[in-house]
Amino acid sequence: MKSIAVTAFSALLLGGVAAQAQAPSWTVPAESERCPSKWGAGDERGSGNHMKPQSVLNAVKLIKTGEVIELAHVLGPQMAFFGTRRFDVHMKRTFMNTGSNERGSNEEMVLSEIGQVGTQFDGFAHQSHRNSHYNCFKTDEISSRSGFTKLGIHNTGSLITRGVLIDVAGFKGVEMLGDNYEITVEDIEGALKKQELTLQPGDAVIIHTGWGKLYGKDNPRYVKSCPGIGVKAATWLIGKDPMLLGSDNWPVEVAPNPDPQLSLPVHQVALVVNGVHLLENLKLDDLVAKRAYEFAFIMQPLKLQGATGSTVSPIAVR
Ligand code: UVW
Repeated sequence: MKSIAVTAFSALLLGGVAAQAQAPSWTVPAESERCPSKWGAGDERGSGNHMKPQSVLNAVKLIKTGEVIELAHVLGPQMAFFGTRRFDVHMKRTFMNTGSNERGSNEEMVLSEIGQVGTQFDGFAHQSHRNSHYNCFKTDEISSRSGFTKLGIHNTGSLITRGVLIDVAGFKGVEMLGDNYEITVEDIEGALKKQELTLQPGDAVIIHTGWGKLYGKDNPRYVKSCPGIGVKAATWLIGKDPMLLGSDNWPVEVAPNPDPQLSLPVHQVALVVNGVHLLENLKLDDLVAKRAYEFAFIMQPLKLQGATGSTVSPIAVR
């Protein structure tokens, strides 16, 4: 009898331990905890609200030589794609217009997703928790066949602000972080300390992992996994109130997440819970080589009505 009771008790105990071990390391906060957003009920701009005349003036102060450093990969056959995304260009070669001046015309047909390919900027329609987006807009209330009626990327407008490069790979003394290395808060603090910089509200925060070296060179490995920030570092960075978080990898965050129960949780931490934009697949080699840690960041997403994001060509000017 005693041994049956002991066995039952042990089973209960083990069950409890197993349940505990299975608890996910992060859960999406309830709507009552995250809505309305700090930018107000009905707000669609989230961290884009930082874009004000003052952020432009702060950025302009950082321009000393007029040097422009491009941060985008070229849209072309070498691109790395996540999932079934595509970008196909079909050139419509020369036809001669009528007229004695024999004016030749060329153009192209591009068959592609245009919101979520190449160097790309994520808007708040891109991700949800179940049916609920940033500021608790509901997917089934704001989606239509011609685009999202709320949270569309066309509302973002120009983003001009102070850009800060956090060279985590450099801080760790490597060219490229490991295949699924999760960047820690200590890494970010250490890199910022080494660079003698602190973050300010409204910054475009750009994280260098080195993973971008694989872009266009080993695309299967590039999209299979990547080093990046996890929930802790993302939460820390978002606490600094940035305009956006960007990186030289495909999702900004570490992938797959070290917690196998979570699918790209930083996408939800940033886009859904806090309304902070993400900027993916950045080309950071020039910026890093020049040690350009602080600069004017300038970017204009496409005016794609109701889109979830935009392929972009941001620049750093200093
Ligand atoms: C996903 O939707 C997973 O992708 P992206 O990293 O392009 O935002």
